[in-house]
Amino acid sequence: MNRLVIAVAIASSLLVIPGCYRPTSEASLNESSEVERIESNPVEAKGDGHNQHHQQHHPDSHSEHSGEEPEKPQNPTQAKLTVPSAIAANQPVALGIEIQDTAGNPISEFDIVHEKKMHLIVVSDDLQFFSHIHPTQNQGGQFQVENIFPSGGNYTLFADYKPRGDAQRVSALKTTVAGNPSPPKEMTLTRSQTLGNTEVGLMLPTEEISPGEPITLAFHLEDVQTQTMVTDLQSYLGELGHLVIVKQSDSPTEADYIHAHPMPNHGPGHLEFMTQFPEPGNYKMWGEFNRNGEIIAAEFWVTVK
Ligand SMILES: [Cu+2]
Repeated sequence: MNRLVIAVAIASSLLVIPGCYRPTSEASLNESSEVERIESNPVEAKGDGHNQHHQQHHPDSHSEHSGEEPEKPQNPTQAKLTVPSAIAANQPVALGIEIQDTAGNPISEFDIVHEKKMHLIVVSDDLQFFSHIHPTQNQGGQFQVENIFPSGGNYTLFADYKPRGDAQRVSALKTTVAGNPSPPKEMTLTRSQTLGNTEVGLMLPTEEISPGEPITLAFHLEDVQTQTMVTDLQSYLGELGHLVIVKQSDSPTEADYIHAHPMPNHGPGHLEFMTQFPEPGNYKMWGEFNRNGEIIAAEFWVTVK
């Protein structure tokens, strides 16, 4: 198959500690095809100087790490996305992602984080489409996965990974799907969504959210039939919930991506995530939960001024 390398990104910083979010750099990425481009994307020196300590003990269990700075990657990496030369909507597309050092040598050893060696969050750049998938490594160490893009347009892929013995990081990759994008949808600030037999409510301490301020986002899950709080939430990828947040922009970068996990000690159907929004803007969030084996993703918008 005719395959093209379409995007290369230098991994940016670790953005998974909600209480410790630091916008990093102007990570702009290659959107053109057929040309590899490598952009230097230095990470601010925010390491805590004892990275070894974190290896078994990932910092996104932030209850134990609240207030600590994210680990600083010791060795920068870049991610290279390989896709077919033409991508059509609504059919499986083989994605290849190779992680390399800055000299272009492949990296094949990774630590497992939340049960996987790589988490890949795919969003359309208008943030209507979201998918969370898990590429697996082939013999050569390249990550591979299939994805179905629902419509034409530009997409951003956030690859979240942790080279062995080094810090977790995120690389944003870009691809374009042939055809027309979905018609634009108006941003709604509704705070409740029904998914199958589950009603998910988002509770904010205030709708007046300020940038840079820690905020608790509470999710309340109720069974539609019984109108009572769900009691059958199960662990999904090592946590009772995952919250992915992407800031709206023409072309999101690593700095626009946040991944948070719930704080401990809450009731079965009530989960609280602590995070902060780095800048003013519109953010879309997807709260992912496992209800007795069924994964649901509830989506909400918030506006930060
Ligand atoms: Cu994942």
